[in-house]
Amino acid sequence: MARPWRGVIEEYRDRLPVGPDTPVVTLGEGGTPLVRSDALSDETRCDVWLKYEGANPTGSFKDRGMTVAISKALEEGSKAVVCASTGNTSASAAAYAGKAGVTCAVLVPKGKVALGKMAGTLVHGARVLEVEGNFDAALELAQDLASNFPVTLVNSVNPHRLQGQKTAAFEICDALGRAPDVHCVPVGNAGNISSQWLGYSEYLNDGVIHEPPRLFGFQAAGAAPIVEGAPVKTPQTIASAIRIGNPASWDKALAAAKESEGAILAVTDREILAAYRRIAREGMFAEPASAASVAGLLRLAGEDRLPEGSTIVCVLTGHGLKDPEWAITGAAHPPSIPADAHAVAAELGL
Ligand code: AN7
Repeated sequence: MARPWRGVIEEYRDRLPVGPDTPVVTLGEGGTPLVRSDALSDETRCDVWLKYEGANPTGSFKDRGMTVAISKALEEGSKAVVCASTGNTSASAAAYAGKAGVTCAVLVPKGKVALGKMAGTLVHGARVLEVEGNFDAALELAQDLASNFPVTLVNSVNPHRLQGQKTAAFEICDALGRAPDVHCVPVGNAGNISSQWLGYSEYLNDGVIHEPPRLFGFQAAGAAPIVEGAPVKTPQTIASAIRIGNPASWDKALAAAKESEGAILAVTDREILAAYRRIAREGMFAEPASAASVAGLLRLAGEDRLPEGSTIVCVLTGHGLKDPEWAITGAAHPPSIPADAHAVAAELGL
């Protein structure tokens, strides 16, 4: 019998911190495609899968955590939520708060949020405040606000966010019938890698999987505090989603890498853009930050760190339309032609 996907809370209710009285605020998030990349599989001599999180309702993995965070906020009687964001968290918070009917305030680094993310945040009715400073300053401000005023913080320091986001690991295991050998993910504020390790660990402890994956997290080289072992004051990268100099879940991310025998590594903007274009040619349009996972995979392959035949999942964390500038920059300007089939054929060389 046909059964529509019900969103991550209903699909994984017994593994999430919800009870019968929790009002479930869902937009049908999760259930995203896991697509095999033939080209990357051939090149790496592995079995490479891309988890396309851009297919979530607001175009990023943040929706998995936000459905739980907003549902719990509502259960606890909260009337307002706040987050700091490089753009995807704010678009997600705005949408779920809108659905729940609570006020949403977002603090974003002034002038640094990609077009599609700002559009989403605004259209869902959030109160947007541009902070004179970077993401790290905005997060500090949001934490300060939530400690002193009646407003719930929905950044990934809110434990409900990590609970929701762990469902990506469940879906990957459910789809493959096992855990992958290697799991690659971009790292910004480091919530996602932490939550995915939580998900794999839970499946491992419950005997759903028998071997955990090795987790590899990738920061952008100009914003790689975990790799460098010290906060970065002015993080810089074209991957604006992960332009973060002092990640909140730093310790959890390091623990995930260590316990899983993986690593946190850096990839350059050049590698990120090359990976971005590559996966786009295979039909997967992901924003530059997302491509850090594939850039990282190619780095590992280049260094011969992937046993032949490994099953690998790269998470594509956000939709390419969020940050369309990079798709257009450098692309050839489309030629203008008369509305005539012969002219079209001549132009196309048919
Ligand atoms: C597409 O939206 O931090 O390591 O404020 O949007 O869990 O932070 C976004 C992060 C990767 C990094 N890919 O995840 C925000 C924000 C995309 C992202 C990350 C983000 P975390």
